Amino acid sequence: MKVGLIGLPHSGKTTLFHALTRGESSPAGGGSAALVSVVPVPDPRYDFAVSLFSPKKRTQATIEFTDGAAQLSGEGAGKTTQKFGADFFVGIRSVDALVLVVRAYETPSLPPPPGGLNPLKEYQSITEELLLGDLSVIETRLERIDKQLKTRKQGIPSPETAERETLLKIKAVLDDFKPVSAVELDEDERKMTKNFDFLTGKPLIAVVNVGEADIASADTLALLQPLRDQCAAEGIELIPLCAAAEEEVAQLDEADQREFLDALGITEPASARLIRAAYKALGVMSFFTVGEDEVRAWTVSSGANALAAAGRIHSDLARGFIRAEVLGFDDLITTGSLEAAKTAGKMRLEGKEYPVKDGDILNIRFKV
Ligand SMILES: Nc1nc2c(ncn2[C@@H]2O[C@H](COP(=O)(O)OP(=O)(O)O)[C@@H](O)[C@H]2O)c(=O)[nH]1
Ligand SMILES: [Mg+2]
Repeated sequence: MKVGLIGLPHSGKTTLFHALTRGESSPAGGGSAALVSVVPVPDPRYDFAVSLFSPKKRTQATIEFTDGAAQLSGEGAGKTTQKFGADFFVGIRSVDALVLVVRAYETPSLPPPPGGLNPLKEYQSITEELLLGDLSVIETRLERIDKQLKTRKQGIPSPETAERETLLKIKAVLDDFKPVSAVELDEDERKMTKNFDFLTGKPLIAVVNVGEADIASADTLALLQPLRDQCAAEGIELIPLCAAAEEEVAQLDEADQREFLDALGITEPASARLIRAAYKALGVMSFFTVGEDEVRAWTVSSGANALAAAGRIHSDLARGFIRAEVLGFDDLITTGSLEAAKTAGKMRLEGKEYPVKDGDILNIRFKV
């Protein structure tokens, strides 16, 4: 599960990346200059379970962030991707979700962009670029299909005909300046187009990078309002933060961090909210296994059933699945221990088809 940071140069991607990853990263490899880092997903439920069980081993949910996978040049944004060729976005085709960073900070060391700070314009220039990237992929593929179909005998049905129709359906939506995610595709159409890795088909979160002193000022609110309206209209989550401040907080040890956040009157850094938003945007959730040996958060796709959850832990647990013992996380909090939860009748036995809920505590009974 990989999340890619994209945006114009100087929007603050690398600064934010360091904040998210606390400075730990490694090269993405494969000849790319990109950096990747595995980032724990902050979760108060996990913290609660760890404090309750004091386990020997603890394992948090994680996601991977990557910086520098897409090299967007300032002049390029807003023009067509043809200028850069079809491989322009190759690096971000393989990510599962995108975080689009736009600039709304001023600093003496860096001139404002031409025309002044304009978060909405910056956001639109990049989303447009993604859209044009998808359009050019479709057009290239359609040309090839049309060529192939011409060499075939008339009237003989071919798989390309169905693919062509699906691509035309997607193209019509893109031509209307709406993302691939807005296209309603059935199961077959989804399978048929999965390998295109459409950029506008990926979950997207917007981050607006605001100056240290300005995060709550009236000027900033006015500057951000048009982008807020746009994101609200598109159903895109927008997270305002100050990347430079986030990076500083990330470097503090836990006690200093607490003090810093308390002084600001906030419970957590904005990057924690961003990581959680990204986790959710990936369409996944966490269930827990708990005990004195290990407290662990497991990642499964939202909507996974008990059998899939068991298989996530170990294939033996899925193969020999008998029942899942399920405890809702809130019931652990209110009862205070597994024994008390059991006595209170909060522990349920569920079968393979049980739809696991985010935060469920599972104990799989199995026999192999
Ligand atoms: N004052 C201030 N400077 C920032 C902030 N975020 C980034 N910068 C500076 O802007 C420059 C470009 O940031 P960088 O993270 O490298 O942007 P990138 O090109 O998107 O990766 C660097 O010198 C950063 O220190 C911020 O929130 N406040
Ligand atoms: Mg950078």
